[in-house]
Amino acid sequence: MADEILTQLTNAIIEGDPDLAVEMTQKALNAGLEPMDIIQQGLVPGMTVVGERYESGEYFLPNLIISANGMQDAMKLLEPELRARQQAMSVAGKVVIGTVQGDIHEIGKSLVATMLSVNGFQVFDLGVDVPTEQFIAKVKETGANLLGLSALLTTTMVVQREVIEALEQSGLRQQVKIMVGGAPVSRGWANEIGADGYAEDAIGAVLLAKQLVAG
Ligand code: B1M
Repeated sequence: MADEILTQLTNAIIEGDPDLAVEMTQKALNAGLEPMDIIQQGLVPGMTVVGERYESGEYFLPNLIISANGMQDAMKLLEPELRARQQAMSVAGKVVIGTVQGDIHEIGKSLVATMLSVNGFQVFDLGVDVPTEQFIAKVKETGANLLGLSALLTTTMVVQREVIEALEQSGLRQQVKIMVGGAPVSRGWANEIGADGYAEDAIGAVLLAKQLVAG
């Protein structure tokens, strides 16, 4: 039963049917599935197939957009559920997060931001296509001890390096630990650009953030 709902949800994302994606997400919640399982086993596999079909030329940009809309609509149902499961806890740290300039991919960054938030971090989400200066200004303004930089394009991952260099120049580098992520990003890249850590997914990002804050 649960597997069937998740399969239908995955297919709704692949076929670009946002209404069905929302319906199946609600059905999965009603069936007692955990929100994170719905994301990891229903929505993300769908987006992965959409990306593969785009890459192979079977899908075009409108397919990406409509599938992404389906995932975002479904996330609107899941985010309050994730929050509802949050244990009362003290603030684990202050995080400024965003997708770097030139890059408008939002879904993964928002998922990481939500998971950090429900795990006790105070999150300042700057959104997408964030100018480097805005990251620096927000770190300064909030006194954040963590900075999260998301990049989904090979052409924008280089901007992560620029933000780190700008932090160094502004004298704020010692104040924040920097974590990077996004599909083209790797641990090797994180080391190369002088980030403090890399996480492959949202759960990994929470574990990494906790480690970085703990020193
Ligand atoms: Co675009 N896109 N896209 N796209 N898109 C990719 C990334 C691509 C891999 C597709 C492909 O070719 N297979 C490809 C990049 C190729 C490359 O550079 N190597 C690509 C391209 C080429 C483009 C355009 C250039 C297309 C065009 O215009 N011709 C264009 C660029 C626009 C721009 O940014 N300037 C573009 C546009 C778009 C849409 C707007 C249509 C849409 C985004 C809508 C939105 O976000 N509101 C879109 C989508 C949906 C995708 C794919 C299909 C799915 C991305 C996604 O949301 N995944 C994607 C293919 C793919 O990744 N399989 C693709 C689901 C999400 C949960 O996963 O984002 O990976 P993800 O996030 C994960 C991890 O990466 C990690 O945790 C998240 C949660 O598990 N993570 C972090 C992410 N950030 C992190 C930060 C951290 C830690 C972990 O710490 C701070």
